[in-house]
Amino acid sequence: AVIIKHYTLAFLTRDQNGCNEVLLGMKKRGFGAGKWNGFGGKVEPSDPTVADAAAREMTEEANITVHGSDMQDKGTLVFTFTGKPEVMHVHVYQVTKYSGIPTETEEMRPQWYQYSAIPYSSMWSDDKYWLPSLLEGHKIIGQFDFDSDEAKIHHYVLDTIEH
Ligand code: 6U4
Ligand code: NA
Ligand code: NA
Repeated sequence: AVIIKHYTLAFLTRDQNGCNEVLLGMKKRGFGAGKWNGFGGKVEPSDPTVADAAAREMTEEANITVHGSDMQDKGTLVFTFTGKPEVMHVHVYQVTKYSGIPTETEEMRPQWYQYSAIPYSSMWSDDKYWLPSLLEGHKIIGQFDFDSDEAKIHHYVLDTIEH
């Protein structure tokens, strides 16, 4: 049997003078340190909903205010690691409503990226498979099985979900 751990991963997007941009954060510590990613973390027992957990993490990590009720469900990603019983169930969101200005925190250094300039080579290696699809407006579902070193994908399945 496996142990499922629930996480959030949220992408803040904006239209900047007709150009689509997404806010990414350089993770400064912990799991995925050194990579650009969306904002998120573990769902805590104190979070009323998973969407609220996603909003809390983005607020904590980017120093902006976002609300769970504005989080758009963009699907599910499951990550496994060879030899580890823990499975990561990641709840993926997109959000466009926020207030404040993203600033660096102890966990993340935020930066806006044009969709055409997303730094896939400095992100988790699965992101290039599904993030373009999400940013085109699709909901996604996927499973990525990583080697134990958390670097190489040895198998994956991925699809979009009909609205
Ligand atoms: P603490 O204990 O507070 O440092 P917490 O912030 O709760 O941790 P964290 O940052 O370790 O949790 O959560 C991991 C984050 O990384 C979640 O947003 C999910 C995301 N993530 C994990 N594997 C990923 C992968 N393969 N591709 C991806 N995001 C991934 O794009
Ligand atoms: Na986090
Ligand atoms: Na957390």
